[in-house]
Amino acid sequence: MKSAGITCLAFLLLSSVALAQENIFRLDLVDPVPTTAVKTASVVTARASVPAGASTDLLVQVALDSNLEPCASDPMACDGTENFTSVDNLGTTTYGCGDGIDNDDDGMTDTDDTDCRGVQGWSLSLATDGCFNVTGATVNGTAGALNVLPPGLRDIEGSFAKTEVVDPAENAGLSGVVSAVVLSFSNPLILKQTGSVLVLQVGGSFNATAMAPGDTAPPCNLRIVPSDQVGLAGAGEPVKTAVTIGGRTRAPAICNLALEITAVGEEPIPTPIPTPIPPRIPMPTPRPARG
Ligand SMILES: [Ca+2]
Ligand SMILES: [Ca+2]
Ligand SMILES: [Ca+2]
Repeated sequence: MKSAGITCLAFLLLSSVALAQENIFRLDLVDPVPTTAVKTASVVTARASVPAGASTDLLVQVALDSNLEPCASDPMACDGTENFTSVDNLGTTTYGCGDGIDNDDDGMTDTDDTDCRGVQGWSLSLATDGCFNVTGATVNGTAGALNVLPPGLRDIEGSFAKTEVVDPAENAGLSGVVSAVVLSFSNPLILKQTGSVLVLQVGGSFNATAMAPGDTAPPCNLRIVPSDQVGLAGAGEPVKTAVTIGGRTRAPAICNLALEITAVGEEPIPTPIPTPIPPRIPMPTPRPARG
C-alpha cells in the first residue's frame, strides 16, 4: 500500500501532484468542540475541555476524503456531467452512469467516463482506547444512510450497511467499531470524486470523575486499523479497512485522532459585593450666637 505519511496535513496541498493518495479516512472530534487541533503527518491532536468530576459525552466523526487522480490532473474530465441522477415524470430514478447514453457528449459513455469513477463502497475498523468508552456508532447523518435520508447516498433499491461496536473479549482486548457500506448492488452510485464526505459517527463517554480542575489526562487515541493489518470483528469476520473504486479494493491513507482532554472547574458564582454604606457624618451643631 502507499504510505500514509502525506495524509492529515498535506493531503489537499498535495492533491495536484501525481503521487497524492486518492482516498483518506480522517477522524475528527466534533463534540466537545476542540480548543485547538494540531495536525501532523498522520494524526490530529485535538485538545478539549470537559467538566471536572463528571462524565462527558464525546462525538467523533469519520470522513472519507477523495481526490481521484483523473480529476486532479484534469478537472474538466470530472465535471460530473455524465454522473447525474434524475427522476422522470413516472417517478423513476435514472442514473447517468448506467443509462447507456453519453450524457455529456464527450465520446465516453457511463463507466468509461471518468465522471463515473468513484468510491462505490468502504469498510473500516476503528480501535478506540479504553478512555474513550465507545457508546455507539451509526451511519445515520452520513453518506452511508439511505438516500431518502439526506445526506444519505445509499440506494434504497438495494445496498448494504452494517455498523457495530465490537466486543473487546472477541478482539484481543481492543475496543472499537466496525462499519461497512456498499452504496448500491445494482445502480452506479459513487461518492463525490473530490472533497470530504462524512461516513460514520462514533459516540464515546469520557470519565473525568477523578480529575480535578486543571488536570490533563494522558492522550486518548482513536486509530483506524491500516488495510494491511487484520481488522476488528463484530458478529462476523474481521473488517478490513478499504475502499472500492471501479470494482477494485484499494488501501486508503489514514489520519488518526489523539484527544488531549483537560478537566475544568465550574465558573464560581460571583458573590455580590455589598454596597458600602457611607458613614454618617455628624452635622456640626450650630453654635448659638453669642449675644
Ligand atoms: Ca450515461
Ligand atoms: Ca460522457
Ligand atoms: Ca464526462
